[in-house]
Amino acid sequence: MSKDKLSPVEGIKTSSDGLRGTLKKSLQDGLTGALHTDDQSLIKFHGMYQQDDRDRRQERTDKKLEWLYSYMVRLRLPGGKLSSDQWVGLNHVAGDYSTGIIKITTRQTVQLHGIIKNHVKPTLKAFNTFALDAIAACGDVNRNVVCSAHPQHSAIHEEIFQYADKISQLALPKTRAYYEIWLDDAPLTTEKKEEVEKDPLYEDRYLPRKFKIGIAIPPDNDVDVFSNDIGLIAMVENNQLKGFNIAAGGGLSTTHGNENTYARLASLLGFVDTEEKLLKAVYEIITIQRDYGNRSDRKQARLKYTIDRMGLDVFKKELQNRCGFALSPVEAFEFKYRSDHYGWHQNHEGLWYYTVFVENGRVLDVGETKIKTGLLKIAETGKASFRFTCNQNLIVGDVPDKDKNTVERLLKEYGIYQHTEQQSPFRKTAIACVAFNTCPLALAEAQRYLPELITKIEPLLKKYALEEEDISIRMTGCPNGCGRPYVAEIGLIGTAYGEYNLHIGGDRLGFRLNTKYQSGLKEDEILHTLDDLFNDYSKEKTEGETFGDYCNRVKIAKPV
Ligand code: SRM
Ligand code: SF4
Repeated sequence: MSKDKLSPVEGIKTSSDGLRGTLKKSLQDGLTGALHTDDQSLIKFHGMYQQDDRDRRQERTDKKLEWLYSYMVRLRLPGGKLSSDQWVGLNHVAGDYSTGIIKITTRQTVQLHGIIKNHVKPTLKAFNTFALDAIAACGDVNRNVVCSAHPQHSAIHEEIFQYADKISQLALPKTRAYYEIWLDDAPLTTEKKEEVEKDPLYEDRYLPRKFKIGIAIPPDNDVDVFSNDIGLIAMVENNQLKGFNIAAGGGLSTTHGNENTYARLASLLGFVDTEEKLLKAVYEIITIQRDYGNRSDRKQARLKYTIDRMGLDVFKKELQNRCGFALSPVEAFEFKYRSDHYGWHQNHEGLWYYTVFVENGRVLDVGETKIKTGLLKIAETGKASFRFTCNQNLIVGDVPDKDKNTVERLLKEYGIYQHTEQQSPFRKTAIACVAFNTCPLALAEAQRYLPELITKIEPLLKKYALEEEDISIRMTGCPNGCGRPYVAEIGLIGTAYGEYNLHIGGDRLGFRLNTKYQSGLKEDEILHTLDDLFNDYSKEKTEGETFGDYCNRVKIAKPV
C-alpha cells in the first residue's frame, strides 16, 4: 500500500462509527438545506448525494441565498427488477417527495432527484415499506450489481439473475447505520454493535474507491461487462449454467489534463465452475483492492490502477493464493448484442416481455407520450413485472399470454408502444448521463441536449442512406464516463459548456475502447465532422463493417 498521506475521505470513513458520522444531527439542522461537510461524504454510502439546482446557482448567489440544496436517492436493485406493487410504490414516492421524474440509470436502477432534506427520511421509509433500500448504492463499496436484462429462451436466465442478488448480499457493509438513521431502528448496545457490525470484508476503512460488478449473459453484453471492476460472463451449455468467466480491472473515468488517468477494459482472468468458487473469487478480488488500492490519491484508486501497478500476473497469483484454488482457463464466448431487444419477446415458459424505449432513462409524461402514467396503469393491473436495463430502458415483463392484449392496449393508449416503435435505431441506442442541472461535476449538458442533437444528426444519416444502422452514440457532461461514452462508436465527452471531445472507433459490442479524434467541438463542428465521417464510411466501408470498426481501421489506426 502507498505510504503517502491518506486522502481526507479515508479519515472520514474510519472515524465515522460505522458510517453514522453526525448524520442524525445534520438532518435536524434546520438552518441549512445542506449536511455537515463530512456527512456529505458519508451519505453516499447510504445511497444518496447532496446536490443543488445548478440552473439556479447564480440567482441564489446574487440574492445572497444559500444554494438550493436537495438530495438524489439511488436504489440498490441487484439485477434491476421491481414487482408491480413496487412500481406503484416507486411512482408515488417519486410524486410525493422528488421532482416526479423516475430516472433509470446506466447501472440498472433508478434515481429520484430534488428531495429536500426533510423529505429524505420519509422517502427511505416509504421505500422500506415495499422492501426497497438504497444501502451501498453509492460510496466506496460495491455498488449495484448489474446483470443482462433480457430473458432469452432458457430457464437459466432466472438462475443467473439471482447471482446479482447473491453477490450484492456478499458485499454489503455490515453496519446497521442505515436502519438506525433512516428507519428509526433502536441503536445497538456497544457490545451488540461489535458483534453484529464486525465487517471482515470492509473493516472500518471500506474500499479506497467505488467498486462495480456486472454479469453478462452471452450473447448479450448490455451490461458492458468489461467496464466493471469485476466482469462476470455466465457460461451456459445445454441449458445448464456451467460457470463464469471472470474479468477484472474495468473502469472508464478519465480527468481532462491528467495523463495518469485512463479508461481501461477489464482483463479476463479465468473461469470458475461452482457458485462457491465464484463467490470466493469475487470476495477476494475485493479484499485485494481493499489492501492494495491507492488510498492517497482518489484519482488513482480504482481497481484498474491497482492491477496495472501490481501487474496482471502478480494480481492473478495473489488472487489464487487468497482463494486457495487456481482459476481454470477462460472459456470461449461470443457477444452478439449490446443494445436492448425492443418490442415483444416470449421466454421459454411462454411469458411475454415488452422492452420500452425510455429516452435517456427519464420516465415522465411528455405530450401524447405518457410513459409514467402508462407504466403506472400497467403496474396497477398487477399483470407485469418491471426490469431496468443498463441502456437506461425498461422491460415490462412476465406477462402471461392471456394478459398480453391488456398490457398492449395500455402501452398503446399511453403512447408508449408508438414511441418505442417509431424512433430511429440511432436514437434507440443512444445513452446520455444526467449532467445539468443536478450533477455537480457536469461541464456540459448531456441528457437535456442529446435528444435535440440526435434530431440534427438523423438527417445526416439519411443523406448517406445510413438511417437503418444502429450506430451507438453516447454523451456525457464530463470525462467521468457515466454514460460509458468510451465504449461507444461515437462518444461525446463534455469539456466546457457547449463543447465536447469527439471519440470514435469503439466497436458495437463493448470489446474495444474508442479514441479521441477531435477536441472541444461545438455543435456545428460536431455535425460537420460527423457529416464527413458518414460520407467516407458510406463510400469506403467493407461488407458488413460497422461505423466503429470502419473509423478504427481508417481514421484511428491510420489517422489523416
Ligand atoms: Fe456516475 C459520479 C451519475 C454510472 C463513473 N455519477 C457521479 C455522480 C454521482 C456525481 C457526483 O459524484 O456527485 C452523478 C450523479 C448525477 C445526478 O445528478 O444524478 C453520476 N453515474 C451516474 C448515472 C446516474 C448516470 C446515468 O445517467 O445513468 C449512473 C448511475 C449508475 C448507478 O445506478 O449506480 C452512473 N458512473 C456511471 C458509470 C457507468 C457504469 O458504471 O456502467 C461510470 C463509468 C464506469 C466507471 O465507474 O468507471 C461512472 N460517476 C463516475 C465517476 C468516475 C469514477 C472514477 O473512477 O473516477 C464519478 C465521479 C467520482 O466518483 O468521483 C461519478
Ligand atoms: Fe455528472 Fe460527469 Fe457523470 Fe455526467 S459523466 S453524470 S456530468 S459525473
